[in-house]
Amino acid sequence: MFDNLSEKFSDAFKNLQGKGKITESNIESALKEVRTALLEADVNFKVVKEFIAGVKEEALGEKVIRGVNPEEQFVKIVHDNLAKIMGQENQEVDLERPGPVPVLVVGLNGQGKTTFSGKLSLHLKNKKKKDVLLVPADTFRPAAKDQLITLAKSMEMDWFDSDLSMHPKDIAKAGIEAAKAQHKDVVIIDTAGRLHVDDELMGQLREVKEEIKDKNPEVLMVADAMTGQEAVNVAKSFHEAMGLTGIVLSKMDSDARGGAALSIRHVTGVPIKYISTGEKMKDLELFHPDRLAGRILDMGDVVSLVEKAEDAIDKNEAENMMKRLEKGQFTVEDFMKQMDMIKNLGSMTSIMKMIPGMGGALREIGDLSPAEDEMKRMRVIIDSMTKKERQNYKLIKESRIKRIAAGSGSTIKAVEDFIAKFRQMEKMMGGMMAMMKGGMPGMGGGMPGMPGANPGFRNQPGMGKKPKKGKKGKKGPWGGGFF
Ligand SMILES: Nc1nc2c(ncn2[C@@H]2O[C@H](COP(=O)(O)OP(=O)(O)OP(=O)(O)O)[C@@H](O)[C@H]2O)c(=O)[nH]1
Ligand SMILES: [Mg+2]
Repeated sequence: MFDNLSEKFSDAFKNLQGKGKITESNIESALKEVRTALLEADVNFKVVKEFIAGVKEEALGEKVIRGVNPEEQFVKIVHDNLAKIMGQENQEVDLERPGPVPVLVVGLNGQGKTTFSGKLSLHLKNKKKKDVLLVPADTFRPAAKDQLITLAKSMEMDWFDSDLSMHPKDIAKAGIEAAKAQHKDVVIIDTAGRLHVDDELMGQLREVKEEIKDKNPEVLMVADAMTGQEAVNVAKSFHEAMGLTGIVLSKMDSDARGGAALSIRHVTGVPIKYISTGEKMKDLELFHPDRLAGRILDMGDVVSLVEKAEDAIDKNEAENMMKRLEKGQFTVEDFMKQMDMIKNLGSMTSIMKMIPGMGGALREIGDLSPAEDEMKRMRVIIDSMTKKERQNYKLIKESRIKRIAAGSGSTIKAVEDFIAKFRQMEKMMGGMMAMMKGGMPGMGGGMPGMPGANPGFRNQPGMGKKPKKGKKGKKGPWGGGFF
């Protein structure tokens, strides 16, 4: 997300390294670079102008804080101002009212409306414990109905069997009636898109909104973050034509430069409520301006990381795993489950970026895909093992190695390597457990944060990653054998 912008910002801040305090002259070049970076990211020029003026004023007015160097102070000011132009706090759809609350999803062709409709239903069901009805109301591209229903089925979500020969406004009305009869809390209506903002589409959507006006619908426009200022212009047109209550930025996982995220709120006055970060139904995040500002500035986003971990990691499973570890039991099955937990968190790159300071490190490392590929290769090997083998890898001798290699399409050497690595890992795990139980030498027994000192540690998702950290391996950017 916004890699280029992050890199340019990081270069700009270097101008302040080694400076005693912030002065007009020493922030001048930094500000110039920040300005260029924003314009290159396709941020609206008025937004850039205001942003730069705001940062400058604050930086020069800043009292010298002892112990904080000018670079850090400047980064903080840039962070706060970035968050400010994006809108400060997160606003979700308003569900604190009698249902069914209608949510109308609008936007141009292919921006991700149908995908988002599905994602939102899952989010509301899992996080807000809301009962949702999905209503396909795209009469322009009939296949869109099947698309939404397929998504609904995959999530066990209820859907409305719309009659596409009806006008979308009548579908919306009928959908809401059905939702009411089924005592639903929320009804999400997926509408049609067009290639460009055109009168026909706007007219139709206005009619839909008019029809359900008394239900005070949320009107969310989905905009592809890759399209930069174009997305801003489209949002402006939609807002003028029908009044939006929120914006969803989609495809934030792709190569978006940042222009849309940084300009849209400021230009239209409509808050960004969600960001869509992938093609899977779980790839939806609430939009938090301050957290995004943090990610852009390589300050990480630990809060989101922890939230993700809470979702992705089964606490009971983690607890059981920890108990087995304490008894010195670590199986390929455990390892596989840990890998799956990590995978649920997202791509390695996306996880790393949420850790403060790792954004810069990532740029130096470059591509993390070899490490991810290695994980995939291991996963295929594990998939070809029997349950018994996963629980006791020592069973895996020659003929089994051959079978696993054939089954996973790997070489015999690859399977042998995996077993060797696993053996090494098991050994290390044993050593670590002994150390935890006995306390670190010279530390007076038990380290802060270790299970002995803090039982809560057991629930921590990072456990699965621990053993890999200290490993000395040849491959992978981590210097660890596995990653
Ligand atoms: N990478 C990525 N792809 C996405 C995201 N959201 C949607 N897509 C993909 O974008 C394409 C279009 O998504 P749809 O949800 O069908 O878009 P739409 O706005 O409903 O399109 P129309 O109904 O044709 O107007 C699909 O291939 C989606 O899988 C996202 O956040 N990230
Ligand atoms: Mg659609």
